[in-house]
Amino acid sequence: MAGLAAFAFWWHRHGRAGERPTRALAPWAAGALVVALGIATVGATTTGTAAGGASASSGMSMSDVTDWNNMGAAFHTNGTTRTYYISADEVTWDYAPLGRNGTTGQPFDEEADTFVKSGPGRIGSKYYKCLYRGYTNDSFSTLTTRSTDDQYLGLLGPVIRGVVGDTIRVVYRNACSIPTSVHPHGVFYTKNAEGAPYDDGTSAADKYDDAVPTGGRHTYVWQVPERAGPGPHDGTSVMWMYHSHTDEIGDTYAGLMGPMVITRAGSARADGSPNDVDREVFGLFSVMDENNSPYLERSMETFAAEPYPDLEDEDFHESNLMHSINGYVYGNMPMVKLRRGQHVRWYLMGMGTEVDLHTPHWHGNTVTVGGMRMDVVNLLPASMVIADMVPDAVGTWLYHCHVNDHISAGMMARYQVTT
Ligand SMILES: [Cu+2]
Repeated sequence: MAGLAAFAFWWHRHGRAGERPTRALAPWAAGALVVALGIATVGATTTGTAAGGASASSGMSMSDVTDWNNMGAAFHTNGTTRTYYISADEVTWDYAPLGRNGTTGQPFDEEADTFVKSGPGRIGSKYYKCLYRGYTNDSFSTLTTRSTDDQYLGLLGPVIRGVVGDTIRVVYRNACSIPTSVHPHGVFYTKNAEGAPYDDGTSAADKYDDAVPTGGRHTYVWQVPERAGPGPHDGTSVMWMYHSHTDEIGDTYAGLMGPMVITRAGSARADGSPNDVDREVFGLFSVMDENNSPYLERSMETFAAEPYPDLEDEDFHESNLMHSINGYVYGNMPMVKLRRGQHVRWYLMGMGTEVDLHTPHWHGNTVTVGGMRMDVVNLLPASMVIADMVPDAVGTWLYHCHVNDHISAGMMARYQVTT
C-alpha cells in the first residue's frame, strides 16, 4: 500500500486542476491510478470517467462490446416498480456485542480496549447512531426482519434491488434529530430524488429531498436504465451504494449507508437477485470516525463516565475511531456462513477519508474480480468492488482488512464454509 499511499499523496499535492495543465496530466494520472489499484476492468463498473482510460490500458476494445449503442439507451419502463419503506432511526449501536475478541476467542487485550472499553472519558463500544432501517409499509410500525443468515449486515441499510428496466421507489421517513436524505449512486434520478443540497439551479420543489427534516417524509423515485446495470465485462449484477448526503460527512459517520444491487434484465429472480448466484454477501469497510458524528456528545454523555475529556484530546479522538466491517470490530460480526461449491458474490464498499485505504482479504478461498483472480481486493472511500467466489476450502476463515494499522485496530471478521 505504500506505493498507492505515495501516489495518493502525490495526487493530492499535484494532481489538482489549475496547478498543472490538466490535459497533459489526465491520461497519465488515470492510467497510473488504474495500475496502482489493479482494477483495470472493474474501473469500467465503478469509476465513471476513468472507465475510458481503463478500457484502453487493459486491452479491452470496442469489439468486445456486443451492442455499444445500447449502453446509452433511453430508459424503457418495461420492468416492475419495486417499493422500499426506509426510515432513518436513532439507535444505540454496539460495535462489539460479543464483549470479547471473536477472532481470537479471548478477552479484549489492552490495544482493543483503546476502542471498546468504556469508562471515565471513554465511550467504549456503544454509540448513538442514525441508521437506515427497512419497514413493511408506510405506517413505519413494523420493521422488516433480517434472517439469521443476514445478521452480519450490521449497520448497513436494507439491500435495495432493481433489474434493468425497473423503477425503484423509496418511501422515506426521517425519524432522526438531524435532517437527512437518501442519495443513490448509479441509477437515474431527477432533481427531486438526488438527495444532495447544492447550488444546482433548482427551486424549492426540487429541494425537499436534499434535507428531509426531522419527522418529514419523501418518496424518492429512481429509474434503472441500461447504464445503471452490468457493463460489458460485468457479471449478472452490479453494486451501487446509497447514503445520506445532507451533511455528507456527518451523515455517513452517523451510519446512513446501504447497498443497492442492479441485475441484468433476463438474469433476475422475482426478487431482483441474480439467478446465477447462490449467495450474496455485503461488506462495508470503514474507519467510522465517531468524532465527526453529530451524536458524539450525546454518546459521550450517555456511555462515558465523568470526567469528560476535551473533545480535541488526542487519546479520546483515537478511542472513537472504530475500524469496522459492517459496524463490527474485532471479530464481532455475526459469522457469514457459506456452502462449498456455492456461487457466492461479495459486494464490497468503502467509505471514509484518507485513512480509508482498505484491502479486504479472504483466508482459505480466492475470488475473481473483473475476471482476474485475487484473494485481496482494493477499496477506497465510496468505491465498490464485486468479487465472485466458489469456495472449495471448508472451515472457519479470517476475512479482514490487510492494512497493518487496521488489523491491530480490529478490522477483522470471519466467514465459514461448510459442506
Ligand atoms: Cu483497512
